[in-house]
Amino acid sequence: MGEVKPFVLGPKWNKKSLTYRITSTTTDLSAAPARSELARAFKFWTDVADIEITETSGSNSDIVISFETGDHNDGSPFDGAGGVLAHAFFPTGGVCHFDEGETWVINGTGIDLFTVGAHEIGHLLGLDHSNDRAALMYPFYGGFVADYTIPADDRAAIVAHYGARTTSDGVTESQSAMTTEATNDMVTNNSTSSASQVISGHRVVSLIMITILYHCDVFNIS
Ligand SMILES: [Ca+2]
Ligand SMILES: [Zn+2]
Ligand SMILES: [Zn+2]
Repeated sequence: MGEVKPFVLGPKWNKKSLTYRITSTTTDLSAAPARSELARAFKFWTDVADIEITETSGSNSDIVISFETGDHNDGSPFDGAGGVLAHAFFPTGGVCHFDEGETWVINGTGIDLFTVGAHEIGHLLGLDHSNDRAALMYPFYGGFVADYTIPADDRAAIVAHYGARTTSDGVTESQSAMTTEATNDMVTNNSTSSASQVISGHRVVSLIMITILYHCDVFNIS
């Protein structure tokens, strides 16, 4: 019998070394810790996959990350608190936007930047949504989870795309603080979000992605 592969692969980068640039961070957090969370989100993937991602301040980076409000001229206007959390493009689009209308947090009550970032980066690296309920790429966002480690399905997906990492760290940290980015799209349902529905100890936010060409969006369906 064949191996079950809940993950779904999209397009991939045809090179093993990428650069990213963060052009703005959220006003909800100080810039340095926000950048650190995004760097950590990149590392989530580069720890296990054979791909290097380096932060740059140059204008020609492969990936560009920013926080945007409302209609930001890419045809996918953000909707304020709740609903869509972020969105990103599959390779080689390299663009990831976070909805500044959300309350972004680090390990707290609100929308966890690392978790959404790691999900979006998965899309940036070419992973589509998974059918595995335990996967980060499953279209249901579970909110902050302490000591989160990469689920088996996500690991299998990223390794299928880029091969397994055999050396230490794929994220090169430039400047003094940590860096990294996130990708893609996540959405919360207003009622779910505000009610902070608790399931298995953490808030559950449902997500659905609509893929248009290389554009990945996530919407809440509950
Ligand atoms: Ca939103
Ligand atoms: Zn956008
Ligand atoms: Zn998604």
